[in-house]
Parts: sequence; C-alpha cells; structure tokens
Amino acid sequence: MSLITKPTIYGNQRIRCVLPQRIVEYFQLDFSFVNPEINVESAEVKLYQKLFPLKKIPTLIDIDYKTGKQFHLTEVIAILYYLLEPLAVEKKDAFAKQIIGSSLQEKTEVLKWLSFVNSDFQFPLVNSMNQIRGTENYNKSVFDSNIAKIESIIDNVFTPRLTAYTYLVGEDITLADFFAATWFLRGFGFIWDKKWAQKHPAVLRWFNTVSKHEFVAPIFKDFALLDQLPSPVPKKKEQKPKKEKAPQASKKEKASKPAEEAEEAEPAPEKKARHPLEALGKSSKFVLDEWKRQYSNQDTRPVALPWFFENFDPSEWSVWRVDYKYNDELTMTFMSNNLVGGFFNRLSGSVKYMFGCLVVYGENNDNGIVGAVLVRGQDFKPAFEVAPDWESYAYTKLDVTNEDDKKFIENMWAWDEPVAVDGVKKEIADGKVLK
Ligand SMILES: N[C@@H](CCC(=O)N[C@@H](CS)C(=O)NCC(=O)O)C(=O)O
Repeated sequence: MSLITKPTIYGNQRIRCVLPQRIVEYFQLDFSFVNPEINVESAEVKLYQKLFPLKKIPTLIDIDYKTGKQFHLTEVIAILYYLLEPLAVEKKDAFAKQIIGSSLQEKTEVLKWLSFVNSDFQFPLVNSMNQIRGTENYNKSVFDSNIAKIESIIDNVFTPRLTAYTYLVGEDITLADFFAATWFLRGFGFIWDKKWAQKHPAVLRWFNTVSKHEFVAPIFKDFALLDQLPSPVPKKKEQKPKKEKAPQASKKEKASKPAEEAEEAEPAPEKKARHPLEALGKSSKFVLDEWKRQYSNQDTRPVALPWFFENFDPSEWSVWRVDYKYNDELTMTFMSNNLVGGFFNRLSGSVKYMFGCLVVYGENNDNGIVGAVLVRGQDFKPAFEVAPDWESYAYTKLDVTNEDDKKFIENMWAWDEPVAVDGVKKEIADGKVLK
C-alpha cells in the first residue's frame, strides 16, 4: 500500500480544496498537493483511485515517517481540522487556535457553520450555479426554488448574525468565516451581482473583511462583483444537445462525476473551428461594421434606419424575427433580460455575421421575448447554432420589402414603441442589442 512517500492532499481548483491547500502553504506544512485528474497513471493517482473509489476531493493521506503507517481521510471539514488542530495544540500557534475555536463552545460553533455551509447552503448554490453554466439542465422551478432557499438562508441566518456581529463566531475571525467566504465567492461568481450586494450590506461588509485577511487574500485576489448576472442555459425541449456542444470532460471524468458535484470543473478550451459563414466571403455591398457604426452613432429613427434600408442587400443578408418559445415560463422582466444577455454572450462566436435586438415586453410574471436579427446569408441556422440554447427560439424570415415586416424591424431596433402581441399592445420593459 505504500506507493507514496510523502503526506499528500488530493485536490484541484474546486472550492472545497482551496482552504486545505492554503493551510498547507500558509503554515508551510509537509504535504504534497496532487490533482487526481492529471497524471492519472502516476503512482500517487493510482493510489488515490484505489483508496477513494468515490473519487471525491479533497482527500488526504498522512504518513507516520517512523512506522510508515498511513492515515486516510476524506471530507473537507475533517481535513481542515486534521491540518489545523496540531498547529493549535502541539505548536501552540495562536492564529490556528483562534480559527478552529478556543473553547468547546467556539469550536462547536465553528463546526456548526462549516457543516451548515457545506450542506444546506452548498446544495442549492451548486445546483443553481450548474444550471447557469449548463452543466445541469435548466429547470425553472428547480432553479427558482434553489435561489429562494439561498435567499432564505441569507435573510434568516447570515444577515441577522452579520448585522449584529463582525464575524460568524465570537468576536474574532474563524475558520467558519474563511470557509463560508470561499462559497460566497462562488455565489458572487454566478447568482449575485452588484445590485444584490447593495441590498445586502452586512453580508458584503463581512465578505470584504474576510476576503482581505492575509490568510486567504490570495484566494480572492481576482474577485470583482458582477455588473450583470449570467442567465441559466435553458433546457432544449425539442432536440437533444449535439454531442460536440456539451460541456467537455474526459470520458473518465464523466464516468466518475455526478453533474452536481462537478461544480468547479474548468471550462474546456473552445476548439477553434472555422465559422461556416466564413465560406460566404466578404459581402460585396452591405458593410456590417458600417451599419453597426450608424446604429451606434446616429439617431435610430431619423438616420440609422433609413441608412439600413437604403444599403441592405437581400442577396447576401437576411433578417429574422426571433421569438422565445417559452414565454409562459418567464417571470421577472429583469430575469428575461438576463436570459437574452446570456443568449447574446453565447452568440459571440457569430457576432461578426450578425446584428439585432431582442426586447422584453410586458411586466413581471407576464412577459415575452421577441426581436429582429440580421444575419449573413439566407439561413439563420449557421449564425445562431453556435449558442447551445438556439433551439429555445423560433425563427421566421422577414421580407424587408413588405411594409409590415419593415415596420416590425424598425420597431425592434428602435425599441421605442409598444409591441403588439395578439392585437394587444405591450410596453417594452427592457432589451439588448447584439452587435
Ligand atoms: N462531503 C464531501 C464532498 C466532497 C465533494 O463532493 N467534493 C467535490 C468537489 S468540491 C467532488 O469531489 N466532486 C466529485 C468530482 O468532482 O469528481 C466533503 O465535504 O468533502
């Protein structure tokens, strides 16, 4: 069972692994750090696979150098204590003692927070993050219920404590703060933006204080509040996602990782394939960049739109009405607008062949998404299918010589008049430009 000669912690960039790794660095402990997803043929990883068939991380193997006996540990909370307790007790390190809790009550309160964050808080958080990045299917009711669970925890547990006290336990910073803050880093990466932070000043104050502490500062060095929330990737209702569009992981990883647990998997690098629309070559008459300049710099109705219709070349370009197929699932208008923002982000690979606007019309709990998009060529698909959720929208070709279609395009791009839906006029609540 030897195969390794040095105490080892197995982990990677996932959030449960960052504190064990930081403890090793900060206190200069005698542990190697091994990522079990790379060098899978190495002795260390073979041993990991054998000893820890669930292939969870972090895990730890300690070695008693005198006897050669190994000690194996899983579960992040146990690992944190295994690393810190000897520093506090044997080495009498005051900081280690403080952060694990100096008295029985403090220690058990720290454990209470670690356990709570690692379970009740972590489950809905990871699930909503995964729906946002598409590693789990988007299901609106599950997503909304998870967000509600998280909000309830923030409002009923974190906010009252952090309004009355500086830290989660006692009057000093502890492991509870460090561990919770690492999970909050994920929250701020996916489900909370600047607006949310403004509405939660006590939480933000605490997060800023904890994340600046020298012990954990390197973990948070790239932190910035999101200006805007990413939207969940809607599930495809009509067709299974194409294989090559699925989040990429090695076969081995796929076999060993339930989606919910794969919370920190690095996005696989995009393959640089040539865009199919490149084959159409440069358009000879209508210059998309010039149109984008006109639209951005000129008044839309009086100048930009007339320029468009004068210069548009229907032999090389087409304009499409785009309707979101699942308007009945939309709730808050800002969330619908986030959905559009996410869709446009995912279209970025095609943006040099496209221009358009999608608007959100109506009000909270009664809204819809519609728009008009210009694309190179006569088919919408090559331009749109770069976005994994393109099938959540219906596409209808518009005829710019038809007065109604022309008016529709003008209304979508000028965005200043209500949208007619089944004969009823609905105000535009928000929208986004793809350019
Ligand atoms: N209960 C365990 C859960 C460990 C866990 O699920 N870790 C995640 C990464 S944060 C994992 O290893 N997932 C499986 C995988 O990625 O293969 C703990 O608290 O340490």
